[in-house]
Amino acid sequence: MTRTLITSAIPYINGIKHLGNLIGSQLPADAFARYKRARGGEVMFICATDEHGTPAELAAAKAGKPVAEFCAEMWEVQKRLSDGFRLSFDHFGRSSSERNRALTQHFAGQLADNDLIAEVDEKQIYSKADGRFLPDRYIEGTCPNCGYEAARGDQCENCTKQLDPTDLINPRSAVSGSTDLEVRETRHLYLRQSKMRAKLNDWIDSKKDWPILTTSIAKKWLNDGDGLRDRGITRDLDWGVPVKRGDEDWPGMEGKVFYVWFDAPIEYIAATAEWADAQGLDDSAWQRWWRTDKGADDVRYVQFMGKDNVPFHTLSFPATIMGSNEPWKLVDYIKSFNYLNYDGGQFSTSQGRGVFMDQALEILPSDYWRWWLLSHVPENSDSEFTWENFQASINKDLADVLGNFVSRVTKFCRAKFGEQVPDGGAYGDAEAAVTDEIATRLKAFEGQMEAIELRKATSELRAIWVAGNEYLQSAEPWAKFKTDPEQAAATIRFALNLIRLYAVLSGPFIPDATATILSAMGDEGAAWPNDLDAALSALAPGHGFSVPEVLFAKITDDARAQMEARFAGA
Ligand code: B3M
Ligand code: ZN
Repeated sequence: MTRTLITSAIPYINGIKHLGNLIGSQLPADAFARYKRARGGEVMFICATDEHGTPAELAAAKAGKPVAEFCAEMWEVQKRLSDGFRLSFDHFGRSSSERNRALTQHFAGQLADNDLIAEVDEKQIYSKADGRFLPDRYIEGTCPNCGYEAARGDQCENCTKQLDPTDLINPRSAVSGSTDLEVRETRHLYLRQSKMRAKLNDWIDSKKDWPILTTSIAKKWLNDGDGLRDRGITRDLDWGVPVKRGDEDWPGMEGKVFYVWFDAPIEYIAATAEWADAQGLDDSAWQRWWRTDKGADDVRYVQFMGKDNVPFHTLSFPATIMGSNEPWKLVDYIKSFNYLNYDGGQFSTSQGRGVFMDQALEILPSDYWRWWLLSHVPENSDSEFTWENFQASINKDLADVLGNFVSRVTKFCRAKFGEQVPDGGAYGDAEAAVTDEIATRLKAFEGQMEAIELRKATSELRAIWVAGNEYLQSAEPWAKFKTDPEQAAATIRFALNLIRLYAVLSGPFIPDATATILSAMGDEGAAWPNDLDAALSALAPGHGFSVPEVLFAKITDDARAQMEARFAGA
């Protein structure tokens, strides 16, 4: 049995994520992790907050808090929300951890030893009033293109033109407003990833099974010449991992930190070490996931991320790993996603447009969101959230198809046979026919889950729910009860077993409903139906159950209209 290491791209610390962020990485990763666990596999599922860099500094400044304090608070917030969405991370780490600091410095040392680091002198803008170098987006001024007065050093928000800070007219510090700026020379470390072009190319070519979205982005960056040019991996900032060469000071690099994209992916490893620390385990516990010399040879490593993160995971992070010349585990499969749009436009954090994770949980339970998002995951193209579509999916799939099946069967049984599974004798042709159909669909579903084709998998699951409804519709136990109560009892026994089956299969998507149903069925530990016939007889005559509370309430037109208005944005 192979083990599965699963990482989700780690969300920036600077604010609460919207549903587009959630479905772009963490949520599909969770569905896959839950599936692999349900199949009995050993899983390590890792995520963390991405805490360094300019965005964190800027957000902390805006909140009027020291950056370390801001990050600690926002980690709590993000952790609470990921728990709210039932994201089943084995560990939710922090890229500002001691573990990540040490590992990042270690990798830099290895790269330097292997002649993959260059020291480059470059010119950057220094603010005397602030006593610091200013990164591009800390410099504001008038756009030379459109005259917008609050253009940033990297880009004009008004006309979208990409800028260099030196292009700005009347440049000033975004930190203090000071115009006392000058160009100073500063030394930085560059990762010589261009030296690894052939190796990276061969490695990507060997990944025949990767999604086209992943390989096409990787190849484009690899081949367009600019994509693999050597890149600066250090910054003149206070907040970040201090630049060191392993444990040693790095002459000339005093007061500098590593670039956020250098240390962020290393946090996947570091967070696994944080997990071991939190469990009171020693280093071998995390190394068996990450070091091929320490047992990680039987690990399959799968990464989840939005398409904008693909270049970093197919080129720069592998360059770091390969360049270390140490036996670290490389990713085996990269599942990447397109974007989810919001109601005719884009989700926008700055404009507050769309639904954010905290707001979503205030309105409706997480299963509702999980189901809609996972059944509309932007796998093959961008997809769009509309309130109408959300309402229709919830009402139809969850309330009418699944919820109604559970409620009808359990209530009917309680009324006619009491709260135990009735007998009624052997199953007949109708049960055999629907079992056949479900067997075929189950096989397809398992294949889609293994392949992480989540859209197909959710629609297959829905079809499995529908098959039960159709069976019940034609078996008509409520009518049969008057003429042939034995037959009605057998139908209900079969239907109660279908409910149990549905709960197990639905676990990766709607885990709360799964737990509620299995607890009502008196079978919390129900396992995956490796033997479908056995699974459909698991609840034997006489087994007690209870009628669960309403699983899914329908969304009314009024409620929909209210939510739509509330989230229209500024
Ligand atoms: N924080 C970008 C993002 O949240 C970045 C991902 C890092 S993955 C190592 O989309
Ligand atoms: Zn402009």
